[in-house]
Amino acid sequence: MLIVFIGPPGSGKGTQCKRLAEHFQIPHLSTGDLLRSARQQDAPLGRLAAQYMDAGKLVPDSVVLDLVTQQLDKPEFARGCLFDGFPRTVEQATALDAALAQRGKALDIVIALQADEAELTRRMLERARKEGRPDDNPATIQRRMDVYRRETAPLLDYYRRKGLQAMVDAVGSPDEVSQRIYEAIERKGH
Ligand code: B4P
Repeated sequence: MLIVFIGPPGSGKGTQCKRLAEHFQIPHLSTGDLLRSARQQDAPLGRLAAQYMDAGKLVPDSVVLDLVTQQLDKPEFARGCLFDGFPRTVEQATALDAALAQRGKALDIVIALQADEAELTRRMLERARKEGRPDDNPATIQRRMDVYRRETAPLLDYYRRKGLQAMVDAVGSPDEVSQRIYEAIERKGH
């Protein structure tokens, strides 16, 4: 099963992918986590990524695509993958389609999480209080929302035209949202 999760910052992509990865026993590939781990290693790529992340901007496509394609040929990905926060631009989406096609695969469904901006901001400020993530501050949150609208939201149309998109209401308890996702996957016949 190959599933993409799209949603504005704070919509619960990471939260839901962790649950689904356990449920379906397939790997969870979060580009945010990969970039944060590159940053912790203090390698040149991590330092470059940190500049973009702390400013609330997208890390350049070439950097993200290198990180993802390195993962796709690992044996654990043979059973499927939950793509969390990737793709985030139309260029990343077309590159993912091509990389999967080269491997004789294609996406099964794209889950598009939906929530209003006030709720998203509340969640990220709460996370800032608990975890102190450097990009969870009011100015950067606003920038990330703008970047989502401008660069990532066009993907909704891209996947709708391919018949892959399932809109899911992301407001409610994490259990309620997971239930809606399972139902969307079932409706796609999986
Ligand atoms: P991400 O790590 O993907 O961060 P995010 O969009 O904020 O989502 P995240 O998964 O962390 O939050 P979630 O919604 O689960 O990206 C960070 C940065 O990395 C980007 O800004 C960008 O710079 C860079 N980046 C990543 N991928 C990239 C790509 N493909 N291309 C270029 N750049 C890229 O949860 C948020 C909070 O809400 C959590 O605290 C959670 O506990 C809470 N929450 C979740 N569900 C809830 C619910 N139902 N009710 C209440 N709270 C809930």
